[in-house]
Amino acid sequence: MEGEYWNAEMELLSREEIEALQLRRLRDTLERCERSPFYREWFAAAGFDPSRLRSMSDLRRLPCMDKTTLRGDDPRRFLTVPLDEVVRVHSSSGTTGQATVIFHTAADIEAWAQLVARCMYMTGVRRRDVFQNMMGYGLFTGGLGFHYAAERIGAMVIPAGSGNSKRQIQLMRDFHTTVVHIIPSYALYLLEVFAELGLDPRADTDLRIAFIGAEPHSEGLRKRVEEGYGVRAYNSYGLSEMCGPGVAFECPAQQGMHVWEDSFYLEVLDPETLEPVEAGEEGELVFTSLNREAMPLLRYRTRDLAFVYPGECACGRAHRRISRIKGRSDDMFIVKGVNIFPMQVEKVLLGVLGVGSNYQIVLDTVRSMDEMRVLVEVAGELWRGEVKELNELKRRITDELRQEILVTPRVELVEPGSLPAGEGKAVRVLDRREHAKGVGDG
Ligand code: DLL
Repeated sequence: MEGEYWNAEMELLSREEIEALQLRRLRDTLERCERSPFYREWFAAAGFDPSRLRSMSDLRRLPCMDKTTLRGDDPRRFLTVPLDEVVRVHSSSGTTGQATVIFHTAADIEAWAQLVARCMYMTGVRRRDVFQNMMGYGLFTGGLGFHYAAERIGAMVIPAGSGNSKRQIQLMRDFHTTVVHIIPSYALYLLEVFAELGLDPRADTDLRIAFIGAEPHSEGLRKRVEEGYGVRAYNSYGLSEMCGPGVAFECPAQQGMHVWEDSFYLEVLDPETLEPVEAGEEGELVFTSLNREAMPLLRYRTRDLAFVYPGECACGRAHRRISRIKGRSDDMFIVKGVNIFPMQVEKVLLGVLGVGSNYQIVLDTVRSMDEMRVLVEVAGELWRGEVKELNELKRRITDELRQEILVTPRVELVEPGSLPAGEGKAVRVLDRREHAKGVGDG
């Protein structure tokens, strides 16, 4: 018989039980870390004695790690098992610089599959479902992470991979796909392809659930996906360094993403002072893995900014919930002295009727000054309509952006489908200024 929970034992732990389990698992993890040359040195340099750990907060005596810590050493030196126990390697989707390498044992892979299965099951995926996985298969964790989980549930998996939009639609129709896993920006783009083919996903497919994640996106984008496809769309968060997807996931209440605290210890820290912030206050997510074998990571700084929802979730699970990710601290850009996150721009754009499915922010230096342009694709009907209406749309977007970001960007309306739409994570900001930093490597 099908139950309501994939793993009731873990999903229904009380706060006290979660905290007791975390302490036990942290002790085991630290013990395991002492087998790794990297951690032995890391502990010695910090004067940290794992055997003296009394509470989770004692972990704060260790410094945080980040991508540079991983890049600064041979990845094999992090291993707590002999290399021949490693069965898989994944890496982060760095767009610049060196990718970070993450090793997994067979038990790591199984634990990960179980975690993602828990997420999918929680939102209602069952054996009878047909699951089309439209994420890249390979070193990126989005593809394989969901693939094995859906198989554990017993759903039928279509390992479609990313891209090839017309074929994706064909597969959905041929196999009566009910559940998709898709990059959010690509989900919007694909709606246009449906329209070009004269198809309406609500009427012409059997879709009922979409998992969207791997990149920041706004509530407005979720609504468009839900309305456009006629599905419930669930936000899914994760990072290769912790396993991949499956770190935090929305339940049917859709009020924040539950962090699976039996597997990850979450700290939310002020990114400047590295002091913990209160629930409800925004900070940087810092994770410690609690049951990873090959390559545990301690106090890993994600650069992702979010807050923890105070209070309990309607679903009854006590695992804390994080908000939608506002962005990465290294995604923020500064124009004329004002700090701006791409997500603020998206929030405005997707709330305006007549805005199409893609946008891009372009930053230039013009006569030694910052210039911010926002290129916005217009919805098809409007693009073919009257100039007066287009001017009105442009004025509205400019006004609303000015209120949100406090600078006035130059808004340029462009033809639907004219901005680059990749298959992978969207590149929202093109910073061509003279002193531009490189593209963030999420
Ligand atoms: O993107 C893992 C993943 C795959 C998550 C599929 C969800 C679905 P990385 O390539 O290592 O791993 O990138 C991790 O992507 O630190 C965030 O900056 C961003 N990110 C991931 N999920 C979300 C989300 C995968 N739901 C980095 N909202 C993270 C916002 C997200 N940003």
